[in-house]
Amino acid sequence: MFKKILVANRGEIALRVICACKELGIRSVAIYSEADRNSLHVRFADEAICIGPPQLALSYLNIPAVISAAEIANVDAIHPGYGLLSENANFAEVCEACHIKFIGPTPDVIRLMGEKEKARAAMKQHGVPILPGSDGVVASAEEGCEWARQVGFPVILKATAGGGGRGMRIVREEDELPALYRQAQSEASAAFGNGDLYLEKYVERPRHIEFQVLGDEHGNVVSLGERECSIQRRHQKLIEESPSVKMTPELRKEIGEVLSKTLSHVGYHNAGTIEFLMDQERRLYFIEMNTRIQVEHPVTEMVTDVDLVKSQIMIAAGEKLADVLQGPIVHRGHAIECRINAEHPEKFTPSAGKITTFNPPGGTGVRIDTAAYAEGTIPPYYDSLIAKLVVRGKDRSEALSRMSRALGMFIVEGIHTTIPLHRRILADPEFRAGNFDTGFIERFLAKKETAI
Ligand code: MV4
Repeated sequence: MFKKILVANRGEIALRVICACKELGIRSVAIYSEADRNSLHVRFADEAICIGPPQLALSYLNIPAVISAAEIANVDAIHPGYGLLSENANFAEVCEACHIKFIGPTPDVIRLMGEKEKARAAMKQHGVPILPGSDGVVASAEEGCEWARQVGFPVILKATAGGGGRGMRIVREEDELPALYRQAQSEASAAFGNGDLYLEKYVERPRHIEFQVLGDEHGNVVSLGERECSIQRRHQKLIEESPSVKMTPELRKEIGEVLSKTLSHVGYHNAGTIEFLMDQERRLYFIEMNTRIQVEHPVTEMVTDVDLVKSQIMIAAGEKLADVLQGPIVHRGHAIECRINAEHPEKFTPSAGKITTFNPPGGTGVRIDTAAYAEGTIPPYYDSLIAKLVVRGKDRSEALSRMSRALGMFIVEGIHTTIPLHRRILADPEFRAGNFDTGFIERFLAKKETAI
């Protein structure tokens, strides 16, 4: 097993990884920017190294600075958390070259899943359901028109290098395609340095459902079931839950089995998330794979009792999945997560500054992942996520009640947060009934405005 791990992240996820290290008896090393000197990840790690000024490019994204810290601290491995360098194949390669274990899949697999139309082809090859789409890059608007005419409108243009909605355009009629093709291409070039596009049949009002997997370095891959992530705004998730109200045991088993087989063929190891769209007939279609631990992983931990971060570390140390899991995956009860962001709850503008009061709720079935504390400061340079409030209950009804009471007891003063927004969503009859899709928040916010 590793003796020492460098945590190449900040905030709640850095703390989450440090917790896993402590429980495994592994020393942890925090890295921090000058803006994070007083952060809890610095306080709770066994060692901490300042790697630069506040700007991301000069600190947490600065590969030479991160590697230098790892060399100085003499660590065996680096855990990248989510975001930042977590899906950077070059970083994983540099770690390998420096004989530091990158806690994640191989650089080749990170690259494969990062090229969306290649990931699609790999999934299709092994029987994972995908949407009708162009096989590979669409070289011109004319080629796109020809393909779309055959499949039928609406279609969606997506950037090969994309993800998170950038470089995407919905095309409802043939006339619009040439202009939207050019827009998507220039947006993708500017954002990713790669303007390649592909096409898919567009799904109206889909749900976003993702599967959690774990793979070891011996060819074993297991599915830990799904998370329902449709409650999002501008591609930022707000609420996640497991199980999805639309999932059946049969569908979960079918998708889980085909994913295990496929990812075993691909040589996938580490935790991973496979994103699907679900249409109104409950059919699932693969859209993207994320090769990192995700923000919402606690939802799966709550219903399976598997510690995903400890599993990542044990797998990277070469352990077999059977020894990591010690038994079959069993799903029990229902879990819900609300992402608490330092943002104005209606305007969604960032709200940095000093937290004056911080009173997180506790009690039965409540878990909070956070690095925030009273008198602490939220710097303006980074992601606005400050806490994840996660609850479990014996069923969805109990989880909803528990979340409502916990949100009512969560007091944060000094900055704006999304807590009031979550209280309102939890009171919405459609949300409570499980009647929603990826358009829910937009309709919800419009509805409230007209009601005032
Ligand atoms: C789609 C789609 C409908 N049809 N693909 C948005 C982000 C990227 N990960 C994929 N996305 C979508 N792809 C087809 N063929 C609708 C979306 C989409 C969406 C997906 C998941 C969660 C929220 C979303 C919000 C708007 C659009």
